[in-house]
Amino acid sequence: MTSGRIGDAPKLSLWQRVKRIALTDVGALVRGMNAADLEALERTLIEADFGVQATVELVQAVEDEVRRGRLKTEDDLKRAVAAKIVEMLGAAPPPLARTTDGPTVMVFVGVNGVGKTTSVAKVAHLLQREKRSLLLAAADTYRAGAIQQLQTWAERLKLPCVAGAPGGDPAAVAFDAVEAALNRGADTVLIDTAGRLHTQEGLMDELKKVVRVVARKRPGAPHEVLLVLDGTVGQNAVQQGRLFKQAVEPTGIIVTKLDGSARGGAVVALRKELGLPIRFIGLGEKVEALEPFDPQAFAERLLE
Ligand SMILES: Nc1nc2c(ncn2[C@@H]2O[C@H](COP(=O)(O)OP(=O)(O)O)[C@@H](O)[C@H]2O)c(=O)[nH]1
Ligand SMILES: [Mg+2]
Repeated sequence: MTSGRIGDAPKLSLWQRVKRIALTDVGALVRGMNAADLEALERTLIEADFGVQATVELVQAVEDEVRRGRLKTEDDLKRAVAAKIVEMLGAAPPPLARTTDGPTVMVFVGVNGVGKTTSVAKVAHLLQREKRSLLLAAADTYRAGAIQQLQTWAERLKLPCVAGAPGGDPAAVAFDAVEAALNRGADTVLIDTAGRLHTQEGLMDELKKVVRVVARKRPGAPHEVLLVLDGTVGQNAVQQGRLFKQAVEPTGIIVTKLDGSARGGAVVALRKELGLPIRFIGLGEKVEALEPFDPQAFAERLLE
């Protein structure tokens, strides 16, 4: 009972797949899962984007529970898997920074298409409900379309947006935005950035400069560097995360596109392999489709 079922696996939910391995026949759990079962579990988790580290830990945890005779029912198994996932996800993340001595500056980073600009709008929407006075900054100057996209969100949310000319210096836009926030008394600045990875150094140097220049204008800033990663691209997201981590010291992760058929295992892999708190998950294209990350609720949903 190993590889035969892998081909049709994606049509089933993660839990259906795990269950199928563990409960091939009545009482299988009582007798214990055999080596082939555990191997199949391992493969299922890898396919669901959990990554090697998290998969090995999860399988180990299930194996231990089986050996101790603690897994007697389907519910026992589900609870054990969920508990281990929650443990790996760590404590609920701290709330977003909020400074009292001047504007809080947050920079959004990530490669093209992951959902940065959308996430800026989503976080702005969320912070508006906390009655923060916000200012957006369109520091993705690479394409005119990118500036326009953020300006459109700003109009919809009725927020000011600082933008430079297409092709201009992103760091200059970020600097102007922080200055504008200081002048107007806006308490939070959300800075969108470019993500084209024409050369890694090019983008990373540009982002480092944004961070440096912001810190020059407002010592201590940026207070958040939110790394936006696409939850549907598995191990690629982990690799992207490593690159950004080397360059800009992210304070947290936003995992996007976890609506639809996305395989949420990537969230566990990202938490485990990048060691950064998951701050939010993106669950759609609408501005409301952002949830503060709750490890317990997430693990339960993952195993629905
Ligand atoms: N389904 C889904 N689509 C998203 C989500 N976040 C962003 N998108 C879409 O992904 C595409 C790229 O988003 P964008 O914000 O422009 O990415 P950027 O290049 O990183 O700024 C757009 O079509 C967004 O509507 C999400 O959480 N779920
Ligand atoms: Mg963008």
